[in-house]
This record gives sequence, structure tokens and C-alpha cells, in this order.
Amino acid sequence: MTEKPSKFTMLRSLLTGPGTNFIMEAHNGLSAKIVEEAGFDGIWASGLSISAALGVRDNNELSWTQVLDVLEFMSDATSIPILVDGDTGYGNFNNFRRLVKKLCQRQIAGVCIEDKVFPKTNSFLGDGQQLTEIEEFCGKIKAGKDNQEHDDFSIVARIEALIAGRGMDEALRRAEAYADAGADAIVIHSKKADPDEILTFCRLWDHRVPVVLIPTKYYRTPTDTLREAGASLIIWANHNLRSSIQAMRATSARLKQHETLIDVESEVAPLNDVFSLADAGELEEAETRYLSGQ
Ligand code: SPV
Ligand code: MG
Repeated sequence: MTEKPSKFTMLRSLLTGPGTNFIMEAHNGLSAKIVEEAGFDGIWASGLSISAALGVRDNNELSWTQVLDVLEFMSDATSIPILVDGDTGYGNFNNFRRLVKKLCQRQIAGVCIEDKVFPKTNSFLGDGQQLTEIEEFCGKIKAGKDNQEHDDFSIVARIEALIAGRGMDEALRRAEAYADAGADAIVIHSKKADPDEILTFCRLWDHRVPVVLIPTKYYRTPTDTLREAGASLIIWANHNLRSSIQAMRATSARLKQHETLIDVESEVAPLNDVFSLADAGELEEAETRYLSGQ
């Protein structure tokens, strides 16, 4: 019997495998299950979404161990790999290498870190994004790689030079340096609706390590264009959170207004869906095995 590859190896294959792969945002155990149920091969544990789902801002208001606790629920609930948004690594190289060890111990397949300073601000907010020095960030990547407890754990280095308005040369310089430092892939991020700067980067970069794209703002760009540009992995970064906000608002508003469930019942997931997502059947079956002596 061939053994199932580890979650680490599964994520590495998504990054390095042929063609373009896709991972989908989740922010808790339930949304992670829904991503797997939809057929995705991997999960993006979005910092923005995990923060928002807990009612806080995407400014490192959650501690890294609180994020780890959420990740544990997500990982336990699913069999596909998780790439976690590790923000800036929650400090310097020392904080990051400890994070990497803990992620490996909890079977989280990879982490993406961005070259900004702690505490970070979401890339789509404000104009004053401050980048960390290249050398400092390279040290962080090296420290992470030196401390990973599984060979196929992935560190994805996210370049914020275009977000910070520092230009294409700076973005390319950083991509080279991060690949040299041992990053397994890079993210080139953009907040523009027009994909030009992303496509230019993809043309100029030698793709020595895989490129990951997050087309949240340039969502009108056909996926085939990103494929042809050489994207190895595309992240749908926050769309489960955003769809849940819309659905919850609609249901709450309807109930507040009409004070009856009559119109709502057919608009929400059946209760049985909730039980089956939580695998209630497994417990019933276990009870016949383990409580039968009672
Ligand atoms: C996230 O999902 O938290 C991200 C992606 O970092 S973005 O919001 O596009 O910066
Ligand atoms: Mg984030």
C-alpha cells in the first residue's frame, strides 16, 4: 500500500508541480472543511480573515499563539495542506524560527511571511507601508529554513515593494535575495486593479523559485492571463470570509425586520448540514462501539 504524502509534501507539490494550482481562504475549522469539500487541494489561512472572524484588525492584534490555536482547529478538521499567512513572522528571526517549529509540530504545511515591519498593516490600507531591510528579511528566511522540522515545510517570501511604491527594480532585487536565502517560493503582491505591474514582474523574473499571486485587487484579470504569466499558485485570499459577512447580514436583517423564521428557513443551510459537517455520524457509530457495555 502506498502511503499518503504528508501535508508538507502536498503543499510543496502544489508550489512546484506543473501548471497553476489554487488554494482558498479559510479562517476556522468550519470554513476549512468547506474549502476541502469544494475540492480545493489546499487552504490559505488568511491573517485578515482570521482576525476579522475574531472581531479584531489585521494589525497583529491577535498573538501568534492565538493564530496557532485557530490553525490547529483548521488542520484537525481537514486532510489538505494549510499555507498560513504568517504576517511578518511576529518579530525578528528568533520569533520566526520558533513559529516555524511550532507550525511543523502541528502539521501546518507552510508559512508565508511578508517583508514589512511588526506590527503590520494590511497591504490594502494606507500609503505608508514600511519595508524591512533586505538583509534582515533574508536572515529571517534562513533562520526559518534552518529550524523547520520537516524537509518539505515551505517558506513563501512575500514581496511588498510594489505595494510600498518602491518600484520594479526593488521588487526584483528582493525576489533574487529571498530566493538566494532559501525561500521555497515568492509572492509578488499588488494593490492595483490593473495587472500590468504583476505581469511585468512575472516577465522579468527568472522563476528560479515558484511565483504565487493573490489577485484580490486585479480580480478582473482572466485566470488564463495569470497562468500564462507563469503563476504556480493562485490564492483566493478572503472570499469565504466576505461571502459569510454578506450571508449573515442578510439573515440577521431579515429576522430583525420580519420576526419570523418562515422566510428564512429555506435560505439557510439545513440543520442536518451542520451536523454532517461536524461528522455527528462518527460519534453515533463510536457510541455503539464504546458505550455498548453500559
Ligand atoms: C491575507 O489574506 O491576510 C493577506 C492577503 O495577507 S491580502 O489581504 O491581500 O494582503
Ligand atoms: Mg495577511
